[in-house]
Amino acid sequence: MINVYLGLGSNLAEPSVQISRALRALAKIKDTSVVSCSSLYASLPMGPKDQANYVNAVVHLHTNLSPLDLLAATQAIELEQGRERKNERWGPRTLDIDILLYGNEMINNDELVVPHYGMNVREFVLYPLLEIDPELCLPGGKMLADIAKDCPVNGLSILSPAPTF
Ligand code: A4P
Ligand code: MG
Repeated sequence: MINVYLGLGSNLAEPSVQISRALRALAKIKDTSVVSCSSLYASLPMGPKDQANYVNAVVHLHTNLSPLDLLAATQAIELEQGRERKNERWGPRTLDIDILLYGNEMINNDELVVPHYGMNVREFVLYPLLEIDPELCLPGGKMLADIAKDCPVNGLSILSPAPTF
């Protein structure tokens, strides 16, 4: 079983409900189980400012799926929840699921870059991850806690406890 961490984000159509629903869908992926989920966090939009605040969470999974099979499964959940891909970079979305970490692997191909390229500078990823795994060491050897220390909180706040799954 591989330890995987996913970043979930939503800022459309009842974001907290989107995240809770995504968590239940993740728990149904074959050869995969949900280990834990962070609290739900409210965050300021990264990118265009003329969009609603986001709800973000981080989920820890165990999986036997390959990285690309897992990506296919998470993209299917995004689509199921009404995700539309538009040209605007970092625009609003009902649900975004990013694969943050896949074990200790470093993956870099056309479909997948892991660790996720933005995770080390995003407060809405680092602090929820720190909540569920404070001792986590990232591929490359850096401690998550040390990376988080250098990342401003930027208005991030806990909105509600982890949903049930
Ligand atoms: N892809 C490559 N690596 C990965 C990975 N590690 N996980 C590829 C998931 N997908 C990965 O993704 C485009 C392609 O990236 C996929 O087809 C996959 O093959 P996408 O979800 O369609 O595009 P995107 O999410 O719009 O682009 P991007 O650059 O990934 O955006 P981000 O980085 O996800 O940022 N503000 C707050 N507060 N909270 C947020 O969660 N999210 C975004 C989106 C903007 N602002 C935000 C938040
Ligand atoms: Mg994405």
